[in-house]
Amino acid sequence: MINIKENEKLNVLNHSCAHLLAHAVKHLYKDAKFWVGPVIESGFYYDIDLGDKVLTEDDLPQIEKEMKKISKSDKLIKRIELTKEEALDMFKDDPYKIDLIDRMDESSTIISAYKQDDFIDLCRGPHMNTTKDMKYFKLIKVSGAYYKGDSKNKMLQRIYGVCFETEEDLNNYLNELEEAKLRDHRKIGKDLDIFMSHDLVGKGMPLWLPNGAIIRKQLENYIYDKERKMGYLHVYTPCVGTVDLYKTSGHWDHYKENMFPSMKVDEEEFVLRPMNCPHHMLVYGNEIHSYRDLPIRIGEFATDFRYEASGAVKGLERVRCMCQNDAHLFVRPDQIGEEFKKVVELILDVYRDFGIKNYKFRLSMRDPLDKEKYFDDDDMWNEAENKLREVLDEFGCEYTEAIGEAAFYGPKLDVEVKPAVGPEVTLSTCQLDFLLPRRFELTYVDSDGSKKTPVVLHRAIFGTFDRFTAFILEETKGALPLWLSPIQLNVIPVNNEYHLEYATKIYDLLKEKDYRVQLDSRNEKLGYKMRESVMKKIPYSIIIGQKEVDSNTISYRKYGSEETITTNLEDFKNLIENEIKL
Ligand code: TSB
Ligand code: ZN
Repeated sequence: MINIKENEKLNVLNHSCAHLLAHAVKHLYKDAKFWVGPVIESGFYYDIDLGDKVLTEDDLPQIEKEMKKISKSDKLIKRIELTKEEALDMFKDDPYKIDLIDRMDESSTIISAYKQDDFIDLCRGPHMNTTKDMKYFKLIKVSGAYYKGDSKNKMLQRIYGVCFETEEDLNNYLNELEEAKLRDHRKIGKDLDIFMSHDLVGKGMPLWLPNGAIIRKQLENYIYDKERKMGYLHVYTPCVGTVDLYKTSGHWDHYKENMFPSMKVDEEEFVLRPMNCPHHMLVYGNEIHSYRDLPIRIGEFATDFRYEASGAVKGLERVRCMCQNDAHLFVRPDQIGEEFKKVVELILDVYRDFGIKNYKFRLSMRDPLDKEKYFDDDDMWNEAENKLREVLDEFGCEYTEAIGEAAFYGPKLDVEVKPAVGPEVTLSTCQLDFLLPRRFELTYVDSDGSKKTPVVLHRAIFGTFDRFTAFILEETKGALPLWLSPIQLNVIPVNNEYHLEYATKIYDLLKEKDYRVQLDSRNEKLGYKMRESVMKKIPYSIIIGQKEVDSNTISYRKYGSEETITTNLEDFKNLIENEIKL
């Protein structure tokens, strides 16, 4: 999908359209006050204070109609330049604009505003010449947004829209948007009974339903197997820790705003953990290690809690209670390159298995000039950053470098993917860390008998099971591969009276082999049951009619195929067995 913010022409057009929107809203709601209306990747939005009025999607057509009216009236858009004083005077009744003007640099003596007919708004510009230039636009949705993104502030009304140069471009975009909505894992998750949410449990706390739980278990088994083969040692640790644990790790100072508040139990003060590193540090520290024992790889499917802004939580993709596919790899400094390579190899291997092709590697490096954020050991940083580059180059991976984006404790590799709706997110991550092992005073005994500090690689291949499931549902549009499908086979008798007995026998034989099979014995027409089987994206529908009963066979139709194939049960079992093997 086109990135409107990065397209110069569309950027100006959408910016001007945000003003057109505000202009129309001002006509319809006389007391409306306007905060900011930026251009975003998918168009523009405007945050508006409408007093107590809460907009719904039903209000949008009327606003659009007013926008069309203003557009048709062909009003010139004029730039006005003001001194700060003049601007303060002009907008003296508008606390939002005063706030904006106050924040403007004292030295910038000229403030610009744009005027179209009876509407004027502060703006750096540039803008289109006339309101008529904005002809092909659409208001997409409305939501609440806290003033300055702070939940203690007033909730404003945010209206999203998009504008194009031609009708064709707009229609293409709207079609793409419709398709993206169908691919949205929140819709698929509901249609296929994968997860639910409930206010009584809380925001960002999805409940995995039986179908979702099967997917998650399959993912766990898959990655557990791979990790075990690579020598990982898996542990279980509590999803809480004391505040002191997180003071020792440094999270209390550096990560507190992402954590749930603490709670007191007897004399201890606990937090729900946002990360598992401190627990794993303690597991490592439980034994004395020789240089020969390293790398030691401690893995866990670990539940974490993070405070994510309520506007940011999204289905399974961004949650407040998540389960990481986490591991902390304790290595000697000379093993960093080799171990990092193994992690990248595992990422590539997993992505190959899942057919994930659209992803971007991003190396986050320190800003060498920022001595405050990054601990001061240039040699260590340089060596580590070069190692990461070398490994990615060796694999021929394309990557971008983000300077100043490294964590305070070390450089990292993130793998970014694009969800159906919304901005890119990180799936896999691998982070080098020189600091945490020091803070926990971890050591290993080196070849000369001296005590040394190990380096840690934090890594999560799936990221979280939550986010990975969201992503894979969107990638496959819900049509998961056979090994991952909650329901693999659907046995459908054509007529219960004559075929249910044989269909039940087939069902029992498949069930015995541990396939996830269902028998649809409802008294409904075959066409209806088949349609539902397809809607539920079940990989194989098995049809049992008179022909099958008479010849002791089965007929099956594979998801996505129109062809019905008749075969005997043994051949069918061989076929799916081969498909299940990755
Ligand atoms: C890898 N301590 C490291 C760990 O050892 C860590 O926690 N890294 S993280 O903060 O980057 O999180 C790991 C992964 O969790 C991310 O790459 C991302 O895929 C996933 N993740 C992060 N926040 C959320 C969230 N709110 N909802 C779902 N998944 C998330
Ligand atoms: Zn970690």
